[in-house]
Amino acid sequence: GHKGGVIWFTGLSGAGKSTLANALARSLHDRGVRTYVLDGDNVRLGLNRDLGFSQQDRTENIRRIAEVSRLFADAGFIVINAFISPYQSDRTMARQILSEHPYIEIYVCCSLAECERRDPKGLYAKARSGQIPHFTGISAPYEEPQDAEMTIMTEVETVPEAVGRIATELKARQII
Ligand code: GGZ
Repeated sequence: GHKGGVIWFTGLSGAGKSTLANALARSLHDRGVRTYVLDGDNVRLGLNRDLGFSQQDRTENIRRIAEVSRLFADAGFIVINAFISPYQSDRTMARQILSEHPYIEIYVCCSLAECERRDPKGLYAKARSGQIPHFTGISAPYEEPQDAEMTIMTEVETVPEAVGRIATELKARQII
């Protein structure tokens, strides 16, 4: 059996956060672990639809996500979050809000050049041409994590390798 906990992926748009979050959820599900994935696709369209991408709005986005994660973790879920979460102070806030639960921050590291090359939604092209203001990496900052428990270099490591390494870490910490 396992108690609740939180895995928090941070990194640039296109770095691979959602891909890793969903692959990890599938792998944990196969081991009988109850997981819940939160990402921009399910949170920014509902709970946080009033929020944009100013620094203030991103902070409130992360705060609400951390509070919702706390409720899920209280209920015994392993919450897997995939948000850019570009500000160190916001990541520290999330960690504090979740201080009663096991918590692992994972830096999904990928060069800006590679994220722009992938550009799965065409957002970098739009940001470069000025159609999207305050775009992370282009016209808004990404503060590299200083205290992440793990780093995954998605230009080097495959998804199955990364998921295996995370699962090993979760076991070592007795989270699963
Ligand atoms: C960054 C933006 C922006 C701006 C829209 N800057 O790759 P995506 O599309 O699917 O994921 C990105 C998502 C980022 O939302 P988060 O809630 O993760 O951001 S934060 O943690 O900073 O609050 C991207 C899309 O929203 N997107 N405009 N200006 N990403």
